[in-house]
Amino acid sequence: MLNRRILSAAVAVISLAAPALAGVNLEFRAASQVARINDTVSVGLYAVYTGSGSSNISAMDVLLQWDATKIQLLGNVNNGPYSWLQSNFPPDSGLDGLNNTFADGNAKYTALANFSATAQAIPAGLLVTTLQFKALAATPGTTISIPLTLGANSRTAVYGNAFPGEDITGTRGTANVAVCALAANGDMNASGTTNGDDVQAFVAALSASSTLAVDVCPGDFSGNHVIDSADVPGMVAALLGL
Ligand SMILES: [Ca+2]
Ligand SMILES: [Ca+2]
Repeated sequence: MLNRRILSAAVAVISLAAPALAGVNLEFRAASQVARINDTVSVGLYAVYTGSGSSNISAMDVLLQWDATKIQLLGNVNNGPYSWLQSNFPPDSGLDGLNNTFADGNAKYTALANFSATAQAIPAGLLVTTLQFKALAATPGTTISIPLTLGANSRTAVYGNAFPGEDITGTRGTANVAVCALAANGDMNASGTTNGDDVQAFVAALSASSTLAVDVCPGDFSGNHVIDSADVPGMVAALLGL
């Protein structure tokens, strides 16, 4: 206990001496996405070091919150460069029960580093894991957030390894997912019909490689979430009423 007090005092002194300590931000990429109902939406969770060089990560708990009427968490895919000892949604029924079901719009993700080689957050961002959601209902945009706390026991935290419980949590990002109401129909100007008036907006979206929902929803015939040349045949067919 005494040791903990000394440690706390030391940490307090260090904090006073260096108020702008670098930390590890949690970011979602892509931060803005467009999907159609029943699509799987992949959202990368990144650990971004705000200092120079890298920062050791021994573990992290990341709380997630979303609108369960619009999207549904399916789980995570571990496709990052670091091989975690654990990277999943462990049962927490004895605590706040956030992982009892994903249908209520919250969950707690946990990663534990290997003891032999800790994970390294870098300024460019370490892909921690990829979260997968299913698009359920049309919306111009719904937010996935990382609350600091949920329930009585659950807290978002990134831990270093300088000493047990070293908290290096920085900022917590958000992601926005738009879910299209309709299949692509070429009605770029939302007039209710597809005709010559939609050509100009389509060409503008094409040359901008638009990923905006207002363009992708009516104009992404190829289904890759961007207006590109692969959408031209679909647009032409829609204009011809085929
Ligand atoms: Ca139109
Ligand atoms: Ca496309």
